[in-house]
Amino acid sequence: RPRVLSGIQPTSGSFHLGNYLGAVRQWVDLQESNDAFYMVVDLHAITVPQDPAVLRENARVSVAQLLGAGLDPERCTLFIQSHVPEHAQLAWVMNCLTGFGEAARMTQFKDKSAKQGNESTSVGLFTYPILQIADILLYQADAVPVGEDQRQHLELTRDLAERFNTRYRPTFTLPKPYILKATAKILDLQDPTAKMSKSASSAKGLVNLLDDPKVSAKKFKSAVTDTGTVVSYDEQEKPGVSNLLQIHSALSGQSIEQLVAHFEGRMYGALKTELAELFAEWVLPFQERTRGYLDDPAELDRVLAVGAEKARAVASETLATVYDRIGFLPAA
Ligand code: AQP
Repeated sequence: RPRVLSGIQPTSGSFHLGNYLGAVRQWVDLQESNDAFYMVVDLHAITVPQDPAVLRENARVSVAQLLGAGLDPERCTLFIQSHVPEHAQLAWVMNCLTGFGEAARMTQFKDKSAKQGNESTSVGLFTYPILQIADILLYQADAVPVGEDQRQHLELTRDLAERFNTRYRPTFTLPKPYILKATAKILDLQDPTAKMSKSASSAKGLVNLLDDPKVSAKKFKSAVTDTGTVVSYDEQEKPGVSNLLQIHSALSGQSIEQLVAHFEGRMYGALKTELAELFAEWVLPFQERTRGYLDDPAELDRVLAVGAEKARAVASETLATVYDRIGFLPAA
């Protein structure tokens, strides 16, 4: 069975709609016919300052949401990144294989560091993509289900895997991005030229999965559209309406063409109202399931212990091979 791997940061209490539609939903589908590894990437989270108690709580809430979204620990390996020390160990090796200029070209780093300023940007944020490379290569993943914002990091992953394979000997599988076009980039409801993002979106532009659906309904209803009146799909001219149509389509399973026909003769308000209802229908049971997992911390710990053990079995084997190929003396 092909191997898939992906991760999500525990940087806020709630995932947002972009995280779910762009990534987590695919994780759930892919666990059926793949050997799937999914993790909460807490090492990545500390590239920006975190309060320890909040970080710990957010890691639990993240795992509960993944289970609430439909990940099944019987079908996939679900774990916390810091429970598998090989991630940090392989990251060091990959750091030493990456050119400084190569890393400096990563647009996510450029955007985020420009916002934070030089003095408050950590070196960890700079090498974040290299840790991500280690995350993926440790598991010899064939495919990585992510949103569009991760494409550049995956290209670097392939480059580095090839470099290692050429410099030493074929060791790593070259992973392919698994990015579904329709949901690859869910846009900010208030600024439909930018992706919905935890750190960059305004509160009104960001739909949090754990918020009261009434709060989210208000956000859908006040989503920025355009001065036209016809519900139609045009990413350039009508990015706001097109984004709402994409979200509707993803949640309802109806095609964009069907939706355009469905809303013919009706205004944007009808689309927004229906979308708010559709979202509430999906999110309420999701929240209920998530709460169920949060109410059972012993079960959550059990799932994570099993996941860490399964993950370490694979990760330690890859790291041992890498250490050997590099020329490290084996420990006696
Ligand atoms: N707007 C989005 N549309 C589609 N996919 C998205 N992803 C994130 N935003 C969108 C995908 O979600 C997965 C987890 O990403 P992450 O761990 O980087 O999560 P995040 O920090 O919550 O993502 P943000 O909001 O984008 O964070 P910041 O604001 O820090 O940049 C990934 O597969 C990602 O592609």
